[in-house]
Amino acid sequence: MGSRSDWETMRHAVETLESLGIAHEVRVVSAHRTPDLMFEYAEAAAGRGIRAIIAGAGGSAHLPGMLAAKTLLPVLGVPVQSQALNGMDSLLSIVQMPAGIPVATFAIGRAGAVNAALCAAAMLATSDQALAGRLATYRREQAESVLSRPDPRKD
Ligand code: RP5
Repeated sequence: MGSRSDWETMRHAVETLESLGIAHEVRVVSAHRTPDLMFEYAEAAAGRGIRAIIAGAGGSAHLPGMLAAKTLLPVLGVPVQSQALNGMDSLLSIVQMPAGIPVATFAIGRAGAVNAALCAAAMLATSDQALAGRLATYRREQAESVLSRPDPRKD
């Protein structure tokens, strides 16, 4: 994530990865404040065994795109909800990549963080049957939690 202030959003990605038993690391790497670290991180990631990068940033959110420019790993971008523009700035900064350097872009805020983790899980699950099973269980439990409580007045 681009800042410690992004943690309240990005912790939802981490919680989702944890719930699926996916090994991960958490780092603050700022495209603007620590650009050299960002380049080092992106260049070293694949060699360290990382399979995907979930990058959350807000405002003028260059982190996902610049990471994607420096690695062949899939980069999943999470627009963090900014105060000034409610995250529209983050979303447009991340989603409008020029052809040739892709960033998979998710919803603003918590939904995006959760879904970036689930999408990373789905990618990894194509070559990991045990993870595919855990992902199927996640979906089944989610459906059951909706089906078992159809009337919000009875919660
Ligand atoms: C971005 O600037 C970060 O991703 C964060 O969302 C935003 C504001 O950062 P702080 O000023 O709160 O550190 O680079």
